[in-house]
Amino acid sequence: MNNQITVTSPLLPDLAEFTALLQEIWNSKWITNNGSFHRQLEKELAAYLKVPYISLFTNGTLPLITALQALRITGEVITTPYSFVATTHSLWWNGIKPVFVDVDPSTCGIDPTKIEAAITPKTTAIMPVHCYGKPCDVKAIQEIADKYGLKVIYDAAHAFGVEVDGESILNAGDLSTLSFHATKVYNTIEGGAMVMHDEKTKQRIDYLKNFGFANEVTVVAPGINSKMDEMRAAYGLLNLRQVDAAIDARRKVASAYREALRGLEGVTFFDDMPGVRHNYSYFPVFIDAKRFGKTRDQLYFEMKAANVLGRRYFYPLISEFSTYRSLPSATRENLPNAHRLAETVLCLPMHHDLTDHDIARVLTFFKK
Ligand code: T4K
Repeated sequence: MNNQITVTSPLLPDLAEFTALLQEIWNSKWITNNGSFHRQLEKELAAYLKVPYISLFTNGTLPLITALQALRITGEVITTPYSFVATTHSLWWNGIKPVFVDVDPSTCGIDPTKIEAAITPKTTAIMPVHCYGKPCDVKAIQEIADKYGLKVIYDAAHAFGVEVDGESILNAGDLSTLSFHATKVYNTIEGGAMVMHDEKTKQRIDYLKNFGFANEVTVVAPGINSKMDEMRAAYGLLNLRQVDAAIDARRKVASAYREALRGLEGVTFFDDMPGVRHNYSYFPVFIDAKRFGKTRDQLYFEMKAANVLGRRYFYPLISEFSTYRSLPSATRENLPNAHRLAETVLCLPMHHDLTDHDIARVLTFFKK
């Protein structure tokens, strides 16, 4: 539909430039398995993201699953219910029991003050999420991990390019994973990556994403196939050149929303955090029905009827899905903040292509 405003829109490379790279791939006949575009994208992404090592994947779910395998995580893992289902599914696929801990409403990330109470002798790791690209309290989380000898794997699917005091948030913890899905700030259509601290781990991850092959005749582990192909790597190289401009355009949308919504009764939103380079991947607002005069769902459906498609990320909570709701940690009493956020959140349309007219259309639903 032409007049539809969607929650996001993919950053697309110039088609002629992409076609030229496709021609190169056609000429070379090397279309996957650590080809030259794959190697180049890893190099350029490591530099752009300010991380020492990165390994490309076919999506943002498989690096989560692989990270757990690589670190041999078992037993129980402490995680957040306020995320996309893939976070917890990655634990399930590894036969690990998720233990949900409530979130801090000021970041939507896991509340570090509630982690210790959830640790048992079976706990082996913490899997936090930099929700909406807002950095978790990585220092507090690391202190707990060090105290109890736990690994930390960050689901950084939303945190492309996010920095705190000039350092990439992706360097926190033992491993971090990214999603380059079409709906993300930076996309390779489908795609993802894992960030690690040292060359040995990078080597191991590269084996694991290629069935465990170390060479033609040696399989070092029961790996999986999650390699990014050459088409997507070439597409990713082109998108990397325009991602800063896209983030800048998003920043302007965020400013316009904030200016219009500030002081509006019953609507709260996040401001930039000091010292943080944000990527403006999402613009969540939280609706207090009594003060705003309508519920989040009334607003959501009203907008939808007018072709303005916000999304209720992340409602329902992961802990509410059938696979997880019988877990002892999945109760409402254990997760009051997460429930409140999930019931009041609406992510407004946020992408690089929104025009002033689009922004004004979104804001008509929030008249002061
Ligand atoms: N961890 C976290 C914290 C995540 O958020 C995600 C994924 C993952 C892990 C796993 O990463 P991946 O394995 O997916 O790489 C989307 C995405 O599919 C998913 O990647 C994302 N998180 C999640 C939060 O959102 P949907 O079901 O909301 O997408 P969909 O298809 O409804 O699209 C939303 C809007 O985007 C559409 O209304 C229009 C626009 N769009 C979408 C696509 C796919 C386009 O304009 N073009 C497109 O091609 O899940």
